[in-house]
Amino acid sequence: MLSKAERIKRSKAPASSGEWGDRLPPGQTLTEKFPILHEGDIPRYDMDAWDFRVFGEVEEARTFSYNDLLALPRTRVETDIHCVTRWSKFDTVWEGVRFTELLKLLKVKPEAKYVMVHADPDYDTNVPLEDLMGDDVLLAFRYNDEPLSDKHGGPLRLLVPHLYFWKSAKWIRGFEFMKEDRQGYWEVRGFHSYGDPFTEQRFSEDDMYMPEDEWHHKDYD
Ligand SMILES: Nc1nc2c(c(=O)[nH]1)N[C@H]1C(S)=C(S)[C@@H](COP(=O)(O)O)O[C@H]1N2
Ligand SMILES: [Mo]
Repeated sequence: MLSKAERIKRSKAPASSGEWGDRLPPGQTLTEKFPILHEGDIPRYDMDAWDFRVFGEVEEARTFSYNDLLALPRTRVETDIHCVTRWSKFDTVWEGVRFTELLKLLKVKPEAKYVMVHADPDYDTNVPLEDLMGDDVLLAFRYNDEPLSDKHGGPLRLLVPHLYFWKSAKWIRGFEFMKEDRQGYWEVRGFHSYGDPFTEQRFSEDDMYMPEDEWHHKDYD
């Protein structure tokens, strides 16, 4: 069986639609639906036992309860999202706590340059610390003015809208601050370490393609 990266590398890219100007990244198709993509089963939680861990290059490792996070100042973000399987969705609305808001409670060591985002079930993804500093990077718990559904990552997911959506991990459980970059779940499986949709950083090797219909057979709502 071909890996996901190998399978999509072997197919052709769709003709790029210019009608959205610079807003739709190259090789993406717009969808009104909200596809549901993940590996493994949707986790079930006892929220009293749920925790969020911060560790690695910090002066002091910390554990937060869900209520600790809910008590932080909240932000609403309206943004476009772009999945490496070629769908983009415009004007999605999220509510949550900015990464920078959580950062105020932490003493991150100056050597920390990358973050490994740890998520259930056995998912992780690497993001440069710098890329988490934007005003639109959230630990999100609401989507379109409702509690974030479990299939889309509730009770808590990361939102990093300027990178391909696999970086926006669902069911997040912790941040590990790191000196050096390290690859996460999809990154070790052939996907790009950084993942900029506008320069099509889909794979770790350049000259590969992603079919336009990779996501059509998936679930969505
Ligand atoms: N925990 C976890 N988060 C994940 C994934 C996953 O498999 N597990 N898949 C990623 C991928 S590839 C995408 S495209 C988005 C999909 O989010 P959605 O199902 O809300 O559209 O979740 C990302 N976050
Ligand atoms: Mo994805």
